[in-house]
Parts: sequence; C-alpha cells; structure tokens
Amino acid sequence: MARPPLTDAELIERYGPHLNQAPPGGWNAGIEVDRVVDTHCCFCGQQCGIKLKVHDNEVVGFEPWYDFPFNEGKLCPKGVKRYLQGSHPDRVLYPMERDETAPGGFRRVSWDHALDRVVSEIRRIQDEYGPNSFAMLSGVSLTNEKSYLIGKFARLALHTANLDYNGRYCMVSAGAGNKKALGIDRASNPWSDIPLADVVWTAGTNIAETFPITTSYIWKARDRGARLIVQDPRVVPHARTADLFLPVRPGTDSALFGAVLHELIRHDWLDHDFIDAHTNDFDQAAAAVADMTPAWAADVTGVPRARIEQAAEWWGTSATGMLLHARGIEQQSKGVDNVLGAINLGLATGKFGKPGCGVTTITGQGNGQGGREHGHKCDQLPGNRDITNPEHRAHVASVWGCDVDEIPGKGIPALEIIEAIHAGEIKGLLSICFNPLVSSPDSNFTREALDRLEFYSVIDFFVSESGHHADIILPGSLHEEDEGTSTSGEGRIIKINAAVEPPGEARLDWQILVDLADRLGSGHYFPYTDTHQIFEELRLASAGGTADYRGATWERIEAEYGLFWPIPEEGHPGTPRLYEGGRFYHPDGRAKFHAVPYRLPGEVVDDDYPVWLTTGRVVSQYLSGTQTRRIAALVAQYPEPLCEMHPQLAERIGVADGDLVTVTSRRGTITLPAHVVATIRPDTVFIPYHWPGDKAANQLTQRVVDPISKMPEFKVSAVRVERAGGRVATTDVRDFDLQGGAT
Ligand SMILES: Nc1nc2c(c(=O)[nH]1)N[C@H]1C(S)=C(S)[C@@H](COP(=O)(O)OP(=O)(O)OC[C@H]3O[C@@H](n4cnc5c(=O)[nH]c(N)nc54)[C@H](O)[C@@H]3O)O[C@H]1N2
Ligand SMILES: Nc1nc2c(c(=O)[nH]1)N[C@H]1C(S)=C(S)[C@@H](COP(=O)(O)OP(=O)(O)OC[C@H]3O[C@@H](n4cnc5c(=O)[nH]c(N)nc54)[C@H](O)[C@@H]3O)O[C@H]1N2
Ligand code: SF4
Ligand SMILES: [Mo]
Repeated sequence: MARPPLTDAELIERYGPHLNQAPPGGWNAGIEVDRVVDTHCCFCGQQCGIKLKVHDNEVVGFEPWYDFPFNEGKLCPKGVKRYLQGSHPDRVLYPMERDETAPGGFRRVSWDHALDRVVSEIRRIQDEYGPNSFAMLSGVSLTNEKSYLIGKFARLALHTANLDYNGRYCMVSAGAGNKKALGIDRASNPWSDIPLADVVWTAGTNIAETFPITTSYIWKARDRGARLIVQDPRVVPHARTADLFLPVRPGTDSALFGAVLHELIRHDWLDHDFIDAHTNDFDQAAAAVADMTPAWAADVTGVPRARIEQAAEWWGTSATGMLLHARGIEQQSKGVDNVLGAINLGLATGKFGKPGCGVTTITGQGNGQGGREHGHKCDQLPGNRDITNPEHRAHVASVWGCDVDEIPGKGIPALEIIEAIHAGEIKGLLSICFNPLVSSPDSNFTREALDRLEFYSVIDFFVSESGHHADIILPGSLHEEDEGTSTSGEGRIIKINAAVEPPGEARLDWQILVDLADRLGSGHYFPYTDTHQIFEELRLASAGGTADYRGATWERIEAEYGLFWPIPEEGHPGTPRLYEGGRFYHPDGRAKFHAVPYRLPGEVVDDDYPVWLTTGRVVSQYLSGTQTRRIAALVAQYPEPLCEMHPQLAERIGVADGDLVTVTSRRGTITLPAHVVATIRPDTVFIPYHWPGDKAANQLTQRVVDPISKMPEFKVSAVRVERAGGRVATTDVRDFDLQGGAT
C-alpha cells in the first residue's frame, strides 16, 4: 500500500535539520513549475526515486522524493544534475544523413527519407550477404519495455541472430555465475538486508563513487557494529574506514576467495547442515582449494597472509554477512570464476536466504537488471529463457504469434560482433543506447571495425563518438520523455514516468523501432500504440521463466514503490529476498558449489610492460560520458582522465602530481596527467574510461574475454608508464613493498 507522504516534522526528525532542506522560499523559488513528476534517475542501477520539475515541456529542476523507500530522497552528484541534459544545445532534433560536404559531416533529412534508407540498406545487405550479416547492438539504460521490444524486433523484423547488448561489458559474468551456482540471476537480497549484516565484504566495487546510495546502507550496518572488509587494488573512499583492507593485485581475486575457502574448511567454520541440505558438489570446490593456502595466496594476490586469515575468520564466524561485488572482480577473463568463488564462500557458511545474509552483485546500468532478462542478449528470450531450448522457444513463439522457426538461433556476443565487423563478416549495424567506440576494449580496433561497415545507423539523442561513424542518425528519446518500467539492482521493478515530450522532430525510441518493423514488412507483430501494451505482452512472455513478471501490474508497481520479481501471479507479494528456507532455483532446489582453480589473467606484466593497468569510474562521470560530459558541473568535478599512481612508481619514473605521463600497452598509447596518490598499489595504475579519442582508456585494454560470459578483461592489462617526452624509463615495480604502500 502507498505510504502517506512524510510531514515536515517527520522529515526533520529523520534527516536532521540541515539535510535536503528546501532553499529559502521553498524548492520552487525562482523557477516556474507547471508540474512535478515522480520518476527515477536515468543513470545507475540503484534507480533512485526523484521528482522532476517541469515547465513548458522542459525539465527545469528536481525535488527529492523522500517517500521512495530505496533512497529516501538521497541522490548523488549525477542524479541531481541529470535534468540539465534535456534542453542541451547538442540534442539531435531531426534525422541526419552522412554528407562529407555538410558542416559537421551530416545533413538534415526527413524521417521518411531516413527510415527508407535504413530499410533499403538492411534489405540490400541481407539479400547480398544473408540475414545475420546485419547486426544490432543495444543497451540497458533502456526500459524493460524497450529491451523486450528490441529482442523481438531483432528476431522478427530484422531476422538476425546477431543481437547483443552493452551488458556484455557489464553484468554478464555475474549473470553467468549466478545462474550456474544459484539457478537464477538476480541480487540475492533487497538492500534493506545490508544493515542486518555483521560483516559487509565489498569486492571490486568503489561504491562511494559508483553506487553512492549503497554507502548509506553500509554505514547503517557499521552503526550496528558490523565489520567492513574491502577488497580492491585501491583504497577507495569507503575503504578508508574499513576494518580490513585487502589490496589485491589486479586479476587475482579467485586466488583470494580460494584461500578464504581453504581457511573456512581448515578451521571448520562451515555450516554443515546447510551444505548437506541445500547444496551440491561441496567436495569438488573443497578439492580445488586444498593447496590454496593463505601463504600461497599472499604471494599471488599481494595481500598479506594475516589479512586473508582474518577475512576468513570474520566471514566464517559471524552469524550474518553480505558480500557485495561489482565490476572489479567481474570484468576479468576469470570474471565467472571470481563470482563462483565468492558464492562458494556464502554457501559454505550458510549465508543465503536469511536476513542479513547474501552474496550479490551490484547491478551497474540503470536497467542492468531488467535489461538482462527480456531477450536482449544473443542467447536469450524473455523471462531469462534460453534461445536454444525448444520449450522456451515454443512458449515465446506462442506469445509472439509466430512460427517457432521464425525465431533465429543463438547469435554472437557484443565483442565478437565487433570482431566480425572487422573481419568483414558483418556488413551492417543498427545500434541504440551503445557507444562501442568508447566502451569496447581496444578502441583503435573498434574504430577500424566501424569504418568497415557498409551501413551503420544509430538511434541516440546526442551524437556519440560512435555516432560520428554512422550513415544515418535517428533522433531518439531521453529517459524523461517516455514511460515504462525498469528493474533496479535489488530486483525491484519500478515505474518510469514521462515528464516531457521529445523536442523538435525527435521520436520515442519504441516508436522508431515499430515504424522500422512496419517498413520491413513485420508490422503485424508490433501492433502497439503505447508502452503499456508492450509491458502487458512482456508479462506473458516472461511467465514461467526464471525472471517471471506475470503478476506485476503498473498500478501495483506505483502504489507499492516497486515489486520484486519473481512475481508469478497477480496478487503475489513479490520476492524481495531470494532463497528463503534454503530453496534455490535449480530443478532439485539446491545450489551448486563450483571448483575454481586459479589461472593467470589474459595478459601479465613483463620487462616491456611492467605495470598493471586497471580501469573504471569516477563519481561525476557516467559510462562513455556522452551524457555527463555535457553537464558543466559534472565536468568541473573531474574534467579529464588522470592516471592514478603510487608515489613509489611516480618517483621511479620521475614525475610529480600533474606531470604528463605516457601509458603504453600492446594495443595503444595515451598521454595524460599523473595523479599521485598513496591509495593505490605501487605496481598498478588506474585510469577512468569515460572519455573518447586520444583520452580513451580503452586504447590500452585488450580483447581477451571470459570463456563463459564473453566479458572483456577491462580490469587487467600490462602497460609501460613513462614521463611524457622524458627519457626516464619505467623500472620493474613488481617487487615493491606493499606494507609501505597502499596498505
Ligand atoms: N559515477 C558513476 N557511477 C556508476 C557508473 C559510472 O560510469 N559512473 N556506471 C555504473 C555501471 S554501468 C557500473 S557497471 C558500475 C560499476 O561500479 P564499480 O564496479 O564499483 O566501478 P569500477 O570503477 O568499474 O570498478 C570498481 C573497482 O574495482 C577495482 N578493481 C580493479 N581491478 C580489480 C581487480 O582485479 N580486483 C578487484 N577486487 N578490484 C579491482 C577498481 O580499483 C575500482 O575501485 O557503476 C555504476 N555507477
Ligand atoms: N575500460 C573500460 N571500459 C568499460 C568499462 C570499464 O570499467 N572499463 N565498463 C563497461 C561497462 S560496465 C559498461 S555498462 C559499458 C557502457 O558502455 P556504453 O553502453 O557504450 O555507454 P553509454 O555511455 O551508456 O552509451 C550509451 C549511448 O546510448 C545513449 N543513450 C542513453 N540512454 C538512451 C536512451 O534512453 N535512448 C537512446 N536511444 N539512447 C540512449 C547515450 O547517449 C550514449 O551515446 O562500458 C564498458 N566499458
Ligand atoms: S546513485 Fe545512481 S540512481 Fe542514484 S542518483 Fe546517483 S546515479 Fe542516479
Ligand atoms: Mo556497467
């Protein structure tokens, strides 16, 4: 049931007199506001509730939405500035066609011309090279309705198997690990469980910068006396107050998790009843770690042995505990192994399905959860179904009203699509909500690939760096211009509400796709006149799948501040905490341990490339930066990429903070200012990846992928770091004393 809004007195009691107070004169002082729309942030997977203030079809500001239970009014720097995108002068207002003679390389064309050109190129390429020679790449900043529509569009209008999405670079290692071990792919817990944990262990996540609202849940746990363990090559902000910091060498997390399991077994800090009643294959996991002693792991990971032992003791002897992981352990060629290694620790100690107990990924993109459930992936159909499973295909074909054989088979994942373009096997591409030139590994290779396309069309509201390589740009819609649902990192389905209409000739993303489907001769499969109809069909298509939305209605989602799937029938309360009573989602109801032997990353340091490079994020920029690099206040906070390095490394190469350094890998080179900090391992540098062109960190990264998830190894490369233009060579820093360094 909807909760009544908080009174001013309650607000002050809950948040204190100085927090989130309206400015003198009230929130609306100085701006005219026609209406205020309850919706959610367009950026990360936390999906904070926010109220957008609208005047004359423009979002002019925001108010905190205190009632929304996840963030209770709190927002991060990106959330409070997101409204500045809508009326940005760079907004694409009409369709554009490549024309080298026109200013900016594009000329304005009519919608009819643009759509007809796209359709005729799709036909030409598919007639000449076959249906799979035209690929589609998509993204999960899009709603569930759009994700679902895109899956159906690629299969029934484009007739291509080759659809994949940017979650391939984000959530897939967690997804694959979750499915293998637990039989379902969703956060194990609602975030309200975090404060109930006696140990909070974060592995490979910089939550204070990337999931700022989660920080407040961790503080609540700490206020109760919980211990905080942080596993990261950098002393990220929330690690500054950690009880135990594990300064892991990039790419070695599975060795650390293995040694912790080894210790849990050696001391018998195990929940035998849980293991016997609710799991399979413990013996295999145990055998794989038999030789993974803390001393061995200290050598491999660079984490002092005593800290590994301490982590095992705290995890093994506490009644409750949650392990939260993100891209630090997942974006590796061992991403799935790392996730399985983390889950093994939860299963061994019975930390699943109880209040304050869980091992969970933190979802990245806005709809990184819902977008990985409804048929957006190259091997997937709605409801997180398998496109190669005959029963799953038959169910979806019955909802779509098509012949089973009309649904193409399994396609290739995102990076392989780019490689197939480079190899000349894929000739045409339609992309929506994906900027591969900035976000794919090895950007020089990606650029070559995009230039080899015979035809490329992009649906976006800004011209991204990838968009500059397009033949046709179709102006799509911004988050606040369309309605639908999104599923937050907790597994909570929430309602996005439209605040304004697309400006100029821009159109709603879903309408562009429906229009294209119509022109491609498949209009009968796409009879929608609004997004609610798409959601109603999604419910049926997901019914009976693991990601079951059958019982979710827009009305209940709004009235109850979201619903947690699985929600198999109407009236069902939803499932905030998975695995209650030790019931997992494999057919026998048991979870599965996995043997995780240690193996090396795809590339290791050597004499020529002696420093580890890892990449990631800063608080004020978002993903490929197309949106946040256009918002002045966010740019001011972190205007250009910096190369974070330890004073010991800086001294060895003769640079001071702010000096230019050149970082070179086997793929490329980048020159940028050094940011000398004592909070990073001396053998590692960190570069955020939000910038294009010669500022792109992905010039350095490699195309090695995890064998199961096909996730690229964004977190581990070998590089050389030199003073820019200088003669000082980098020396080997692998033997640096960590005790005097990052710890
Ligand atoms: N401000 C901001 N917030 C965001 C985003 C954004 O772009 N900007 N993007 C959203 C999305 S899509 C995502 S996926 C999430 C990502 O959220 P996070 O995963 O938290 O962010 P990253 O910065 O990619 O990486 C996290 C940490 O991994 C560490 N790390 C690097 N290599 C290793 C390793 O080998 N082992 C371990 N244990 N740690 C390692 C890095 O030092 C870094 O602190 O953030 C979401 N939130
Ligand atoms: N080196 C390195 N590389 C990485 C990572 C890393 O940690 N290190 N992280 C990876 C991760 S986790 C991720 S998630 C990817 C993200 O990589 P991308 O998905 O390529 O990044 P975005 O910036 O989200 O690009 C999306 C594009 O879609 C547009 N867009 C956003 N919302 C909408 C919408 O509603 N409709 C339409 N039509 N367009 C929209 C934006 O304007 C932008 O141009 O990057 C990956 N790349
Ligand atoms: S934490 Fe994520 S969802 Fe919340 S305001 Fe920040 S970017 Fe938006
Ligand atoms: Mo992501």
